[in-house]
Amino acid sequence: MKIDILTLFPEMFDGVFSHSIIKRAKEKGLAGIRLFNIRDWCTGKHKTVDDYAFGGGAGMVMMIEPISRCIEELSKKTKYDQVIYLTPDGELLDQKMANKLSLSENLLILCGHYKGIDERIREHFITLEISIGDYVLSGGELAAAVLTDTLVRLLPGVLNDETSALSDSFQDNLLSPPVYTRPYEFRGWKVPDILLSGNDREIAKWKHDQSLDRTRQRRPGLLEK
Ligand code: 6GU
Repeated sequence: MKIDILTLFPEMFDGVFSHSIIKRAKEKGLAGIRLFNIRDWCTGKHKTVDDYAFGGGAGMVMMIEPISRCIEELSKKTKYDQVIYLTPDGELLDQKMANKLSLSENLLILCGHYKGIDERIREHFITLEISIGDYVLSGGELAAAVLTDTLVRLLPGVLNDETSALSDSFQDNLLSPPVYTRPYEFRGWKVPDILLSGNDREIAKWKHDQSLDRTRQRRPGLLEK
């Protein structure tokens, strides 16, 4: 999968994409992530990216020209499955959407800033608008990092059997069961004995029951899905 990210702050992704799973996916050639600075498509001495909103109102709005030039130039070389805009008023990201999107060959992700982007960009260039939750971030970059991580870990070959995405919370609309490691006892707090019983069937049943209990208690809405 190739993911192209358009942003005014490419440096924000440096740390996130150079560690752990995303790093491994890039090294194995399973994911290709490219960052493009929208400012490189700006013209004029000041390389202006934003301007006052028509009709007034607080905050600057990202202008259509640099973004349209950038999207059109990249689209000539790459056929994107989706051109995604990250915005709090987009469709809520969940595991089901992530699973579907993870089948894409090429994605373009636009990160907006300030008070938003000129609506005509959304109307004419964007094919999918995504929010990562009901709260407001200062820009789309953190959301783009979240989306990228969620997608990359689903690509075949990125995770090994032990970390398999199939056992993630949400894959079956259930939260994951609790996990334990050594020591067996810490300050008198013991690991549930069933996990040391060696009885695989009983252990699997215990895990499933724990998942169900946890989901009922914490996220009952998931069970109705
Ligand atoms: Cl995608 N962007 C911003 N700026 N805030 C958000 C969001 C996205 N999703 C939730 N809050």
